[in-house]
This record gives sequence, structure tokens and C-alpha cells, in this order.
Amino acid sequence: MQLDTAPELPQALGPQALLLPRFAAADADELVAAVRRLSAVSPFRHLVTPGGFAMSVGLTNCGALGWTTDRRGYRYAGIDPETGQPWPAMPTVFLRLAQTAARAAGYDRFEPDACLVNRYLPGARLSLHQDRNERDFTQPIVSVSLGMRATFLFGGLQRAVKPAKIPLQHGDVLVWGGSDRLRYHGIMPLKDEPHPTLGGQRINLTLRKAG
Ligand code: MD3
Ligand code: FE
Repeated sequence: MQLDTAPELPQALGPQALLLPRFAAADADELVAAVRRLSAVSPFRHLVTPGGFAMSVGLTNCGALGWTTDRRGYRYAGIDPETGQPWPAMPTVFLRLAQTAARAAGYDRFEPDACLVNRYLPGARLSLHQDRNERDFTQPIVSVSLGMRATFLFGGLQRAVKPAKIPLQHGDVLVWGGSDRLRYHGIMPLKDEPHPTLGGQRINLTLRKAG
């Protein structure tokens, strides 16, 4: 087995934040194939935030609801504003992986209805923010990293708390809930270190119960 695909023991990053190293490594090819299919229907795009800046991260969605932003604000929507059609259906492999990971972290009834798919090319970053557009903060969030490595910034409940730096690699899964759900977090600018199978990109799946 390759070194970078060997599963490791779960690591608690916070009271209710769990890193499952390489948990998704065995499903990675299937996940990436599903991302290709859904992004052929709802393409990756660089949205403009309410502040007026285009995001360096490209994004798309699948599932009943998709996260989007424009000059008017952040929100979840059932229709892709770019295609005028519903977002592509959530692939079965996404749902199965998210539920298995949530269960490993102690959440037995996770029913995600939204999956945000972020694509990072070298230099792309995600500045420190909170995820607070979802209706029910008791529901966990499951995130899956694929492709190039990234440094995840893991902050506190206030923006001023200096974030810890957590390296994330291909196949890593994070599950967040409870008191850690509203932590500030972000991704440092990606270094240009191509991944053996995905090349010069990082894909992140974030599965949520949004509605
Ligand atoms: C911690 N995405 O899409 S995923 C996002 O790698 C987002 O693309 C990052 O932050 C990425 O909103 C980080 C890990 C993650 C997701 C949600 C969280 C960490 C979180 C919610 C609360 C605390
Ligand atoms: Fe986030």
C-alpha cells in the first residue's frame, strides 16, 4: 500500500471536531469521477462575494440545495443560477461516505441535502470565515479533501483567535459538530505541488444539512 493512502487513527482537533486521516482514500477515484460528471452539468465558477471580490476558489454544488453568493449576499438555493436548472443529484458515493464518516464521529442520523464542491488551483485560498448559512447548527458538517495538500486554518469562535495550522491531504475527512460547528476556519494559499493522480488541483467536498 502507498504510504499516503494508509488510513490512520482519528485525531480530535477540538471537543467535537474529528480528523479521519485517509478515510476517503479508497473511494477517491470514484469521488473524482463523480465530480467530473456533475461539474460537466453545473460548471465550476468564481463567484463574487457581497464585498465585490471574485473568489479565488472555483465552486459548484450537488444535492437539493447549493451554496451560492453574489453582491446581495450568501445563501442556499435549489436552482443553479448559472444554468437555471436544479443542481445535479447527490452521487450515491458522496452520501454513503458522508454517512459512514459521520457515524464514525458519533452522528447516527446525518442526512445531508447539500454538497459544496470547491476547486483550488495553485495560489487559491479561502479566507477565515464561519459557516452560518445553514438552518440547524446541531447538524454536523463532513468535509473531504482530494488532490493537492493544503494547510487548513482552524480558529476559534471569534475571528481574533489565532488559528492553528492543520495539514490536509488526499483522502482526509473532517467531521465538525456541536461546539466546534461555528469556529472560524480557512485554507492558506495552495502551493504548486501537483498530486500524482489529480495533478495541479485540490478538490474539497463539504456535505451539509442546509435546509
Ligand atoms: C470548521 N471549505 O466551503 S473544509 C467551506 O477546504 C470551507 O474547501 C474548506 O470552509 C475547504 O465553507 C474547509 C473543512 C470545514 C468545513 C466546514 C467547517 C471546516 C469547518 C465548519 C465549521 C468549522
Ligand atoms: Fe467553511
